[in-house]
Amino acid sequence: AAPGTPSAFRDIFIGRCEDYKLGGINKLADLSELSSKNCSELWELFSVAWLGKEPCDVEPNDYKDFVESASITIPKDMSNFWDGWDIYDTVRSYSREGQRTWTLDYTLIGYLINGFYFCGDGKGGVNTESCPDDGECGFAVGAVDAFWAEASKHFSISAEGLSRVFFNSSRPGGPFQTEESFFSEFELCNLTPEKISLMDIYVLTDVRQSPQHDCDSVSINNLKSILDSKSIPYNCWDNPRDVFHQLCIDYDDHEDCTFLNDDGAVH
Ligand code: CV1
Repeated sequence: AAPGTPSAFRDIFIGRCEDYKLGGINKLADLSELSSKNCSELWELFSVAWLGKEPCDVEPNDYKDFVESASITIPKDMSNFWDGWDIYDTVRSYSREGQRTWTLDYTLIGYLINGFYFCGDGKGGVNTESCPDDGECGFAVGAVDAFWAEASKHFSISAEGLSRVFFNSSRPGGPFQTEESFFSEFELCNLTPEKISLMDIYVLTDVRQSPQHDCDSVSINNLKSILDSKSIPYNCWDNPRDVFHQLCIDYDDHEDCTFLNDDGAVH
């Protein structure tokens, strides 16, 4: 089991929402579009999907109205997908809080809910004691997972132009996985070929690790063939410089990361 619903969830949600509307959270969000969002109305639409119900008695479709109402325009070329928790920190840093790319968590929909477990008590109220953990109700079922499923689907439908997807090259079982994967089941299959000009696939290996898979591995080739079947063009990059340099910040002494000597000269 996972933690229960925060007792101040409504206050946090509305506080995050009002904060987001001011524009400081995601500096590229469209303020005039945000000004039409009513935060307490959004809470009603969100909470009606799960509050009071049995924790596992929630499906993605229950969040449809909330997701539609909280939807904001994602700038062209900014969508950033990822697959597997072990790459999540890297994507978050790369996105620079929405200034370089947008992950779902920097859209209004994701931002309001990110980081929380929540569920109903089956008796009209909220369970503050404990809620089902990831996957505990089955794939994409239950208050939390059903939310991310619907939100992921919407995020993908909204993507336009260049998109990126990040993988960890040493993820056990391969970087790209189709089984019970939110990326595969709700994002990849919902990309609109007419809107996506290019998918940049990033296969990332942390400094000091050796890559277990690369752009030519079976797992990534499987992703490529799915993109081919959707007629979405792609490039695949093994540890591209932009992300690798970011990873180097924590290993500045490592030989792979010494781009400059101490006197400032290029190495
Ligand atoms: N996404 Br807290 C999917 N699930 C999320 C997200 C999120 N942004 N945030 C959370 N979860 P896994 P994936 C929860 O590593 O690789 C979107 C879910 O409730 O398996 O399958 C992102 O846009 C679920 O229990 O994710 C990203 O592009 C678990 O974390 C993609 O889906 C899923 O973690 C990641 O899909």
